[in-house]
Amino acid sequence: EDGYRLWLRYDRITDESVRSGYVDRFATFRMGTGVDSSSATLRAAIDELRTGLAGMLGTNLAPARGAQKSGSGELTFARVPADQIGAEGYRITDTDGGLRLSASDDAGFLYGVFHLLRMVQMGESLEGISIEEQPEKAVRILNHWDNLDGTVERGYAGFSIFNWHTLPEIIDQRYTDYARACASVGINGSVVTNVNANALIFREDYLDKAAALADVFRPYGIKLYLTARFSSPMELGGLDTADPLDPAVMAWWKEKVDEIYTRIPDFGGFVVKANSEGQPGPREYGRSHAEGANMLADALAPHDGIVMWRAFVYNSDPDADRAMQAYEEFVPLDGTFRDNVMVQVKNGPIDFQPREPFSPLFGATPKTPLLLELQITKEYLGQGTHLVGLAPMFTETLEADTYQQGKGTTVASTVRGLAGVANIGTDRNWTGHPFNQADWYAFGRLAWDPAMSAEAIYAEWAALTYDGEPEVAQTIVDMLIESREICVNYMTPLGLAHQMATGHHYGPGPWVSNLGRPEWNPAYYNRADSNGIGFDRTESGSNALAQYAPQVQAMFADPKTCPPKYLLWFHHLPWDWEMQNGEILWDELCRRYQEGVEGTEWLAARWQSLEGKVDPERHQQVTQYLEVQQREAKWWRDASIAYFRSLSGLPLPEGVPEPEHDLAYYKGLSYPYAPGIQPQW
Ligand code: BDP
Repeated sequence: EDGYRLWLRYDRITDESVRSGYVDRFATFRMGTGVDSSSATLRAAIDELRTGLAGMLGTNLAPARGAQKSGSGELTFARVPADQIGAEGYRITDTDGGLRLSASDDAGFLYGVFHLLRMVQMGESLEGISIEEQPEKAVRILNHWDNLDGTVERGYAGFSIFNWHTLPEIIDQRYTDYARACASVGINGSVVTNVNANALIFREDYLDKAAALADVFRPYGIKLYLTARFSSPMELGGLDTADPLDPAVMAWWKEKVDEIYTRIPDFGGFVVKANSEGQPGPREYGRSHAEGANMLADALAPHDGIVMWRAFVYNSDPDADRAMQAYEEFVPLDGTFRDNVMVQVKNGPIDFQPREPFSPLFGATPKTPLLLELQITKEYLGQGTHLVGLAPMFTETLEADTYQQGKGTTVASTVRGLAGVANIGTDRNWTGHPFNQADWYAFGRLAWDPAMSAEAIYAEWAALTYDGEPEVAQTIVDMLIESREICVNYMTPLGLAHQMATGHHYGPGPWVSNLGRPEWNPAYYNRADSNGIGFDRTESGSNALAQYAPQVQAMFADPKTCPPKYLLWFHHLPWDWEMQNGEILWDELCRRYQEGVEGTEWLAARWQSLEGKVDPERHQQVTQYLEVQQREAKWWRDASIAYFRSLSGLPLPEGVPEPEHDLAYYKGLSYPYAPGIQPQW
């Protein structure tokens, strides 16, 4: 059991009575009128169904012959008008005449087939079912931070699955299996290149390679997108400017876009990171982000392509509160973007931290469609080695109430779609840590239906991915659900953020204060000194709080009532500040680190209880990872406490052990094995 099959394992059902029940339901399939069974998507759906049922039932689902229906063992595909079932949606019903899968387009049939297969995998009854599903969001897209040289920025599961060297001739089976996995959870777009973009992708030979990928994805309802480096007209086109208002620049992009569409007729569009972390952009020419985005949007509009313009930008004033910059830049631009531009906003105002409040941009640009960007790869949450389920973090953001259009204006309701930074690589099991598959799964399910609970999603994933008694799945669900808070506690409790060491963001570095821009430094975020700790974002500080709706401000403004999980995000407080539970801040902070460490021990014990109940290969793998996580949680606790104690001067509260080493030791660690940096002596 090497994990390659992800949640699409299709092993034979061992309970004979359950298996034979399904066998009776899936004897034949029939295409109703108007269903084009020769379409590539229909063929992919039928192939998947036959493969899945052959595996689970050991039978061969055959096409029906003749006009005579074969009764309850027949599955009928029925096309219905779009006013009955909308785009990509489907209905599954069970009547006397057997199961009926209805949709108004091919993608709907594909998603319906995956739904049926999931039900069989999970042993659910099909008797009398009546299910109707419609994706809640139109844009459900993975962002691969994959470079053309095969490396993956912030990737912890090997190299890029897209092999630009051997494309377009060599079509790896992985491309198809990737598309199958994405489609099975409703993902309908893939950005195959890094946001830190390379203009080379627009050269003819690379476009042929991209077109070959698009051909594999198309039957699975997945559109291909590319990242657009803003200076491409200079680097590739030989122009001396990339000014978005320059006619030669506009003409270059228009021609390039037309050329892309001759190769990829259903090309999705561009993602752009501009004027951020060294990436070129319109600001270099005194133009706004809207002027930059609109120029690309005009080139794409005749082909129905879209621009996803990222809000992760930097302000020219290095002293500005980092948490305020995206809002300050984009709110004034509301109403000036073309219709086919969406602004892509990270879940929190800073950068994919273990916990951040939601970005104040959500709901604040009523005339500009937004996308929610989530990071599935765990850059700041233990990277490749820690078991941390992200669904509770994703749902925390989706459910957060912005109050922008009154009570109930959840973040989910303010966005047109979800973009997830992928955690996929060439590792045999795709994601490195076996449990990281669950985050890919959860992202897709939430993009389809943001109202799903983290528990329900993980219950599906666990049941599909591991065999065994219900107790196995329940234990896995519990571990995934609890793990996020455990990680928050050992890394950045009580609203702290960005305490990771320089560059690679692996391991603790709360003392770091020597980096080029103030807002790259952990010390900038914790603001700890002998008086206290935390970032004052209230009126007496940066007043970032004022970017939120008044009701949200009221929740966070007073440190006495601010939820502890956001306390130090919004407030700078003395070490002996009395918390809502009566503890002083220092004691509570230390206890949280300790709880995080104890949480990793709990995770290991839960997993240990499954020995012999899950397959030995993955059991052993996860056990090894959990050992690393336990060790590194202690490192986080000890390094953080050693540093903060050097400022607070207070004794450790009862139950919190003395750090294993002194502060100098933790400061001196050179991270020889941190991903993304060259080992050095
Ligand atoms: C940061 C990453 C960096 C990305 C950047 C982004 O450290 O590698 O390029 O986000 O989102 O979190 O553009």
